[in-house]
Amino acid sequence: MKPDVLVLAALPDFLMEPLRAVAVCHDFWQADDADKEALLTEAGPRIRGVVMAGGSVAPVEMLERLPALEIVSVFGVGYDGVPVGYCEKRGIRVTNTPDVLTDDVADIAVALVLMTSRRLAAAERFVRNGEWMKGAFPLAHALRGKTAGILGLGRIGKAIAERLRAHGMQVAYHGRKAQAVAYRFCDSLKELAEVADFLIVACPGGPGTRHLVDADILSALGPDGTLINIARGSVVDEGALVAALEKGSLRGAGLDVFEHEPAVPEALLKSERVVLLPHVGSGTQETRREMARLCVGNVAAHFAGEALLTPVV
Ligand code: 8YV
Repeated sequence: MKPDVLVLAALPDFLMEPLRAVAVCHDFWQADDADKEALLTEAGPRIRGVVMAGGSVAPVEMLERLPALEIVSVFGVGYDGVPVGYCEKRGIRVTNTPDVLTDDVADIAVALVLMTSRRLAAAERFVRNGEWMKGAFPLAHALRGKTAGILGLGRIGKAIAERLRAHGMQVAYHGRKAQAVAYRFCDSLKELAEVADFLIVACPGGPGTRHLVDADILSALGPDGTLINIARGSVVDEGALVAALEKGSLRGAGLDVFEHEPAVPEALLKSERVVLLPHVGSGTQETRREMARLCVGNVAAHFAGEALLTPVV
C-alpha cells in the first residue's frame, strides 16, 4: 500500500510523476478553504508524508491534524516554513535539498550585484526604448575594489564570496561565529553594513532572522550602499527598505525574494533604484531536477525503511 502524502505547493511534473509512483498524493495547495478543511478531516488521519516548496509553510495547527505524519520533505534548501522543533519532538523526519542549488543561487547573487552596480536592466530598457539614439547611457559603478558584506557565510555565502573575489572585490562576513576563512569577520551585522558596499543576505529565514536588516542596518549601509537579497524576504524589513530607497539613503537593491511573495510592494515596482527577480535563485532545469530527485528520493527512502538522502532532523 502506497503511503498518503499531502502536497502543499504547486510542484513541477518531473517531481510529481515520480512522487505519484511511490505515494498517493493529495493536492492541498489547489483546494479552497472548505476543501482544505474536508481534506484534513477525511484524509488527515491517513497522511504519512508532507511535500512542500522552500517558500511554503506547514503550520503547527495543520500538522496537529496529521497524527500519522512521519516525514516532511522540502523541495528547497530553506526549511524555515517547517516547525522543526515541533517535528523533532513528534519524531517526524524533515528533509531538504542542499548543495545541488548552491551554484545557481550564488550565480543569481552575482547577477544582482552586476545588475545593480552597472544598472544593466535600465541599460537594456534604454536600448529598447530608443533612448540610445538621443545620447549615451549614464556612467555606472565598478565592482573592483568594493567590499561585499555577506550575511550568513554558509554553503551559498561561500560560493558567492568566491565568485565576487574573481570580480576583484573584498569580502567581509557576519554570522553566528568566525570561520577558518581568509575573509574579514565582523562581530555585528551593523559593523558589516558599515564596511560593505554591497550587503548580501545569504542566511536562513525564520523567526531567528526576521527583520535582521532593519532601518538601522540600512542606514549603516549608507547612501553609497546596495542591498542584495537571495535568501528570504523575511530577513529584510521591506517597509524600512522602501523608506531608505525613497529618501535616497541607500543607492539601490537587488532582490530575488520578498516578504509576501509573489506580492511586491508598489513602491519597489516603481523604483528605478531596484532590480527585481521572481525568486529564481534555483530556477534552472538542471537544478530543479536535482532538487526533485532529492525531494522524492527522501520520501521513497523513508517509506522503504532506508537512510534519508539529505536529512535535517
Ligand atoms: C524554492 C528556495 O524552494 O531552496 C529554497 O529554499 O527558496 C527555492 O529553491 C524553489 O522556489 C522551489 O519552490
